[in-house]
Amino acid sequence: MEQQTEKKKIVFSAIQPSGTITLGNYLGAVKNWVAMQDEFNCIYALADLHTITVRQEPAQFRKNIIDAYASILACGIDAEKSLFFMQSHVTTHAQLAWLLNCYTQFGELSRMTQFKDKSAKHADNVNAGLFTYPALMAADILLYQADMVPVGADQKQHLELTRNIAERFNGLYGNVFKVPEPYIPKNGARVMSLQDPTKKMSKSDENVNACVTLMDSPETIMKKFKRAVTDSEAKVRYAEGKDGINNLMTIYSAVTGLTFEQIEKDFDGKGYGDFKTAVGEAVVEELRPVRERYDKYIADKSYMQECYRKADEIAQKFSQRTLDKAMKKIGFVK
Ligand code: ATP
Ligand code: LTN
Repeated sequence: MEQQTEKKKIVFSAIQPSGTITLGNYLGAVKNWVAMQDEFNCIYALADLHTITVRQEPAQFRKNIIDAYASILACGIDAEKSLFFMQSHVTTHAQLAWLLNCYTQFGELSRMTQFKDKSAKHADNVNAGLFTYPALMAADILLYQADMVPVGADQKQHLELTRNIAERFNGLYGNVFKVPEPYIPKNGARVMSLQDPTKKMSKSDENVNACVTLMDSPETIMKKFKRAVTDSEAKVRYAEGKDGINNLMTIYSAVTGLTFEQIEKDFDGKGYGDFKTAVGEAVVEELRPVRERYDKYIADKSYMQECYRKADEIAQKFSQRTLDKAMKKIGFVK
């Protein structure tokens, strides 16, 4: 691990166990996590500390954590190649988050669109954690001296803030943190709701038809795509004002690797029915092995426990060095 760290660039990312993982999470983030494993030194976390910024029912939360861990392994994260740990098991995250809170401005946090969206959505629980969430996310990333952070487009603003915090801290104390670069896919960075394609596809959408999850059966996936909102032009082309078709083309392109021009050519003269079927089938095939592997992992909790225990321990050691350095620079006594 340490030797690899010297050679390969470090990749860090995380996902919240806040519900069933969606096609948006997969195409925007996790598919890239998988693709980056051979070339880079990859470190991934299940961001369970982040999840309690929205109230969780304990039994359901516990289940979601285990389900999400199994799902990410099922997507193709290989515990032999990458570190995949539980954020709450590694004590340095909450510790560095506290320090970084003191180097993050109220005004900066107030401008975060995720905070504005989530506080509108959960108006009865606008807690301090929801507000300071980006400082914890910055801690996650900066602890591992990450070079690159593969995320969907909605996280770009948090990444910018992370870079600002790192630069501010380094400006005061010298080079403590690596300033990370976002890694946002060209296609699939923002998968939209199938029912309202002006809104992002989200785990927590009340309309079940809006969102495809990794655990949906092939029949359910086909049904959701067939019901997807489109327009009345009946021509498969990428253009302004065609949000529904643009979204389906984005999904199809992210899954098959075809360009928009190729897709337009292939579906020239065909109706939306044919196109929706093709998109549905491509997604079914992409997710089929994921579901099969999920069944295997979820039935073997002791294997998963072995994976995260090993990863937790390595993450703790690795991140402790950065935390110690930051604390020493600030002036804490050892
Ligand atoms: P919630 O709905 O609970 O806010 P979420 O799905 O938006 O959750 P995370 O689970 O934390 O948020 O996201 C994990 C990763 O998936 C992040 O990198 C995020 O950018 C990406 N992501 C989330 N939604 C989409 C989407 N609709 N399209 C592309 N990427 C997405
Ligand atoms: N904030 C992210 C999840 C997340 C994350 C991270 C992503 C928590 N820590 C560190 C990248 C790097 C989200 O809500 N989508």
